[in-house]
Amino acid sequence: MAKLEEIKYLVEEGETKKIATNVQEALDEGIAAEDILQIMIDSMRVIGDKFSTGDIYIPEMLMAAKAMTNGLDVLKPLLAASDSTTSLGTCVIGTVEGDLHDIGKNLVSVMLESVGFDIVDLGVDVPTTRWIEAIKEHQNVTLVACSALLTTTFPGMKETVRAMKDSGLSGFKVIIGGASVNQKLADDIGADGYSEDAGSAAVKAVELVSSMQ
Ligand code: B1M
Repeated sequence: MAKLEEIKYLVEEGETKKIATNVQEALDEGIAAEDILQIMIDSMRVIGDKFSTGDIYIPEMLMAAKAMTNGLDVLKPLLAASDSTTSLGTCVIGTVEGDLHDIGKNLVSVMLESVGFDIVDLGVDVPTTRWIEAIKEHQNVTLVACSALLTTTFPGMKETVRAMKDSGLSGFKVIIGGASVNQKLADDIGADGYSEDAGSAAVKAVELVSSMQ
């Protein structure tokens, strides 16, 4: 598994140029896309820990994020390969206001697409009003997926979920997730579901949306 170690090293070193080639070489060697993804996620954990201990700073964190994004671009078509022929409606997804982290959100988006959702991605730092507008603008919104990585964005997440529930709009479920989010927060703020990672978000989304039909 020397290639996986190399990929881990490249992400941690923020090697944005070499990563795509190495990910492709790993796939060509027969390494599963899921294993490559996992090693990149592990690398980002290492980066987070190094940031916490003051061993690296924002620029290094940014370069690692860019390297992971470039690697993910190679994996996306494989991860998104649809195993569903049934449309589950439209999913509006984004990262809540005040939060600029988008790698996890992008992964969740890929997995939701793979199970049959049409994705409307609002990007990062999405204010409450924009979520509501998007639900009104798009046809057949059955799912709203809110991501957050910062504990400081809890109030924004709460306000967003409450605004959706109070809007009088219906026909959709709300799921939340992200490193700093948990089931308790979901219960406290009235979200319909919480998921720990991208794979389980897709499973939970199918379960929630199917229960409405
Ligand atoms: Co920031 N950052 N960051 N950061 N960053 C964290 C989150 C942190 C834990 C690092 C640390 O201190 N150890 C910490 C948060 C602490 C906290 O709030 N408790 C932190 C901080 C403090 C900050 C800044 C405040 C730093 C500063 O400026 N002083 C700043 C905030 C900027 C802002 O958002 N306003 C900041 C900035 C950045 C960068 C811009 C440099 C960069 C992000 C670039 C980008 O996203 N394009 C960055 C990065 C890269 C990280 C870490 C290192 C990695 C995040 C990541 O991409 N992981 C992160 C450390 C860590 O997470 N351990 C850290 C890989 C990704 C696949 O995992 O996003 O967790 P993740 O997604 C997972 C699950 O969480 C889940 O599924 C995904 C995969 O299975 N998931 C969902 C995510 N969304 C979901 C939604 C769902 C369901 C599941 O349903 C809807």
